[in-house]
Amino acid sequence: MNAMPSLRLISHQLCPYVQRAAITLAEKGVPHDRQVVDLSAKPDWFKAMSPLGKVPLLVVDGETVLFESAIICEYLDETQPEPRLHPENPVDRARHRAWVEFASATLNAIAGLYAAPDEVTYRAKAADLAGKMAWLEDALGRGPYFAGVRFSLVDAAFGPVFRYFDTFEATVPPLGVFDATPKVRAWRQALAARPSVSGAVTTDYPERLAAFLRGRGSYLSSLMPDGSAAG
Ligand SMILES: N[C@@H](CCC(=O)N[C@@H](CS)C(=O)NCC(=O)O)C(=O)O
Repeated sequence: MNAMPSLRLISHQLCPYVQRAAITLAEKGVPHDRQVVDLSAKPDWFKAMSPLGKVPLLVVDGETVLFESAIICEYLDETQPEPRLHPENPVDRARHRAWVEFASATLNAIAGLYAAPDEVTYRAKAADLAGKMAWLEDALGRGPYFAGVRFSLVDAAFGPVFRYFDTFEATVPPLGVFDATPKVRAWRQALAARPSVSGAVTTDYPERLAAFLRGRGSYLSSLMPDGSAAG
């Protein structure tokens, strides 16, 4: 029997892509170390290790560095014990990979929203996000998770997406992103209640995210209590 590899997750407190890996590790119950990197002042050891200068990285047995969250999650799914988080059937698995990619596109739209310099751009990004939720509404089944009762890597990718909206809803006027998508709303709730998802960030995450958003100097920042004016 092969010994279990030692695993070190190089991370950042706010990164939604790191959270995917943390959720996958938690679902599998895999022991690992975490090391946080200051992305605003990347240490040399990190720059020398990360081909794209990004987190997450997964260091396997102290020597092999894996990068890109989707690849890290798939590696963990293939090498770590049950439950399998990707479907066995190739067409289902391909479809799940595509929706994980869609989660990344949704994260890019969220970044566009919180970086928007003016109201017009901000509203356009909110509309883009509502459109993405409509696609998800069509893709969802009976729930509670993306593919039914079994939690999957698509769920691991969307837990961190929905987490942003907890802070948005607490700090800025309603965006209406989920108004027309009841199945997505129920899915969001199921993910928030999942211990692997809630435990993927530290308890100070909401304050950290709010401070990050306030510091953007964007239109959204100007809507936040104590926010600086946009522009
Ligand atoms: N496609 C990458 C995206 C990872 C990513 O964007 N990480 C951000 C933090 S959330 C990062 O490390 N940014 C640092 C930088 O770009 O300088 C993945 O899925 O792992």
